[in-house]
Amino acid sequence: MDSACHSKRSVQFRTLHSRGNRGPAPVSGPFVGSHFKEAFTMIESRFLRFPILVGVLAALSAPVAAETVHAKLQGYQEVPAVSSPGEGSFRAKIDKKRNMIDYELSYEGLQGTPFMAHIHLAQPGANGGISVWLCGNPPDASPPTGTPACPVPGGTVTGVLVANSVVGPAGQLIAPGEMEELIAAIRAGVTYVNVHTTAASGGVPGGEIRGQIK
Ligand SMILES: [Cu+2]
Repeated sequence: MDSACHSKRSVQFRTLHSRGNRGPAPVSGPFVGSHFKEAFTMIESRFLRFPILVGVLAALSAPVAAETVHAKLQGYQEVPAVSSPGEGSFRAKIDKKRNMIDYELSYEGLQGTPFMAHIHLAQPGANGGISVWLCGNPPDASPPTGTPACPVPGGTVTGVLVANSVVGPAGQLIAPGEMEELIAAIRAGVTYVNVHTTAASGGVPGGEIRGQIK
């Protein structure tokens, strides 16, 4: 047997053994019976309090670090309303600290062929300019580099939006790159997700289903 290994083990054993002897006070002396129980309960509750504190702190800090928003998409929310059999849902996690948005967009049952989807800036009942691309299919659309493809005829697309993803709308005072302003607009309820379908497929290029982000 390796001697170094052996000595290491015996040191470990001694350490454990001596610790056991020194142990917490309640084990020896006057701490017997109910005293021992009382001391043990005190130690136990002290250890239990710590995870509760950690949990409370985590709960308090969670809304600051990340926030989830969503939208239900349908033709009736378009301006003017569209009678589409399609429907969709959008979910996004806003990370204010990192200035990033993780999103997931799903849709199905559209009448036309989807070729692009965006987050636009406008209140319910109004149309506004494009702020970010969620998906796009060339050559019908000209999405910025790195934009994921729109699933055809339906499905789910996921992506990450960073400051560089923000393309505007400058005419509504969100300049390219102004992610903080887009996040503020999302929180204020003045953004919507719009899925566009091609005219060639019998869809609505201006948008077949839409959902205000809440
Ligand atoms: Cu759009």
